[in-house]
Amino acid sequence: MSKNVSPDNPVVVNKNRFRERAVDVVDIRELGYEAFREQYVNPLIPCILQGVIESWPAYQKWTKSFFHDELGQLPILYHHVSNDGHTLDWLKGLPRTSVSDLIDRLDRGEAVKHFEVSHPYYDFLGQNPELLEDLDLKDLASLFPSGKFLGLDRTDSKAWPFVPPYPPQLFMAGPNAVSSGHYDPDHSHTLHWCVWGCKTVKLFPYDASTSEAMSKVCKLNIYDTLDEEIIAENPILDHLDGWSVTLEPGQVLFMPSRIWHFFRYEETAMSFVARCRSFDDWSGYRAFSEDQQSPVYLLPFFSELWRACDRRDRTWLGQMMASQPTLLVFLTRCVLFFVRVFSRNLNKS
Ligand SMILES: O=C(O)CCC(=O)C(=O)O
Ligand SMILES: [Fe+2]
Repeated sequence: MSKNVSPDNPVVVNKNRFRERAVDVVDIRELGYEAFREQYVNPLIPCILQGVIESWPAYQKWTKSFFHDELGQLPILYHHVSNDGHTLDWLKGLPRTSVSDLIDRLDRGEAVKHFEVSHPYYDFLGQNPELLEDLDLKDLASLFPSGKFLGLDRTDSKAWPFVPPYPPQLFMAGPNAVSSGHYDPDHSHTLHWCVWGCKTVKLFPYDASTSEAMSKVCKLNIYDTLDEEIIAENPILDHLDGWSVTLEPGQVLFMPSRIWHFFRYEETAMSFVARCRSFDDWSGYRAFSEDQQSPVYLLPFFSELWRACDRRDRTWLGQMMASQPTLLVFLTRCVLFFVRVFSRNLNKS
């Protein structure tokens, strides 16, 4: 058994020989914050959390029909899905449609997704801020210990892509859609609220020694029965040991930092996802900045998205990214070099 699995939950060996168990369902009002941090956050064990969002107006109000009928005319961006069935096809750009049209097309099984990329250009809630009044993000922040980094609270996302976490995101996809397996490279702890619809997720603990092997299997649809040949080529598949859970509307899944997750939509579904930075020191920052979404990799992409935004909608940093990407990448590289060399000393100071 891997080190970070729930030891008491019965194990099922699935059709592909992965070992899977259910996640605990806990009520934070009974468990308490301290116990949640000790039993789930610190050992990096996922769970479903009750008692966090039930008092939000959005909990009752944000139904599929509310989005389809009441917000139906609002514009929303989406992606096409590539022929492999799960990666986003960037070559087809970021088209825009209305919310009701997108939901209808998802229901019809069209290969499209609304998958926010943590940028204001694609941020549906940011563009419709009255919807944010239906949420109280402080309830999510209070689940985690306080801890500032460069003056930013753990849930403060305004410095993304320089400092985690990602800003809150919406995800919408249709029946049988799968998302490529991944861990979130901002290294944050995640609260994934399945707002409406139903989706399954398989979760596996992060382990640096298997990370390379995992990144080879992440493009497979592990919900299908895999060929023996594929299993033989990817021996990691014979050692997968984690959790599987089907999320119902209203459920909030806690996904700890860097857990691998593979989602499949059982029907058209929408999730709201909020993040909390998992580190508050320079070693944690260094680990993030050396991973796949180092700011130096994201800057050119963010710069393009800022250029697509109307000039009046750009923040000052957005304007910098739009107009001076090369300079910004150079300066960021210098800072990251400094962090790499001095991260230990910075932590002591
Ligand atoms: O909902 C999905 O398909 C992906 C969600 C995800 O990757 C996340 O919550 O981090
Ligand atoms: Fe993710």
